[in-house]
Amino acid sequence: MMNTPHSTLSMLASLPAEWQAWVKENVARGCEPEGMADIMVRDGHFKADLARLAIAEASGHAPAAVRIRPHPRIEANANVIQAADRPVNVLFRLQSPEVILFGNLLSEEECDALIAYTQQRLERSPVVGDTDGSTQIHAHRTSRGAMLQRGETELVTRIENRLAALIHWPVENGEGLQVLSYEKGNEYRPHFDWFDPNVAGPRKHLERGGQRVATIVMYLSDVEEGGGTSFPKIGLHVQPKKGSAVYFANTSAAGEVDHNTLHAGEPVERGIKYVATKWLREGEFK
Ligand SMILES: O=C(O)CCC(=O)C(=O)O
Repeated sequence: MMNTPHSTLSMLASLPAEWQAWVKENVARGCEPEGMADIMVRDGHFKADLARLAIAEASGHAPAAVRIRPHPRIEANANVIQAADRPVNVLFRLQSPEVILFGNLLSEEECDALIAYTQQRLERSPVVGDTDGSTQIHAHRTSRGAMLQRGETELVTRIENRLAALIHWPVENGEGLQVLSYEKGNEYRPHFDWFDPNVAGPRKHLERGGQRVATIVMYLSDVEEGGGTSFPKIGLHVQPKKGSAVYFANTSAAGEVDHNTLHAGEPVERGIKYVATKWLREGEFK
């Protein structure tokens, strides 16, 4: 699947066929749109804004000003998703913001191999500067990391293909994997992964592939104490488990950034935490 950053998409057509039929039938029967949207969110696991837009479109009231953008899509109502070469467990799913915990995404051997492959390349992890967009060392982020190229090794290719199948998003729209190592006391303080279009430095990064629509943090190790990924605005804490991963959508299908995705890598208290982060862009990341 290829996406252009600003393409307009029929939200109705992007629904599975049975839901398209359900929406059309209920619109034709004159059902109340908010009630329909509630059912779509509850039973179909659709995001509320997608549900409302699809209903509006079926009713002939799609707001012309709203450009619906392609967005990653994870199979609803499944405990296990066959993602290319591997069955992946869905451990929990939050609707808004969309946060999904996957189990068994990577094998122990894959985790160990990624750590071993990057061991000699780890450097202090940077953040994006507000004024000019350059990468800078900052006290808010004290991990060390290695940036990999897309498709750098057979293992990286295999994982990228798996992620693409899991979230229905093209490999080309992903930044390279970033393997991070957090030792005792290392952390990544609360931050957003999306680029703020109102701030000059981050805005520059939008030129290369558009917004970061979603993030996947894959845990390559367990951590003895501390080191969880927390989402302070929604009261969510995920403790690393080797091979599992947390997915979250940074934007809505209408392209709005989601402030509830504020998240942090909490300080490691005992052990070493390894993760591989995948940032997904709106368009092709060259
Ligand atoms: O280390 C974590 O738990 C979170 C990593 C993170 O926030 C990121 O890579 O953007």
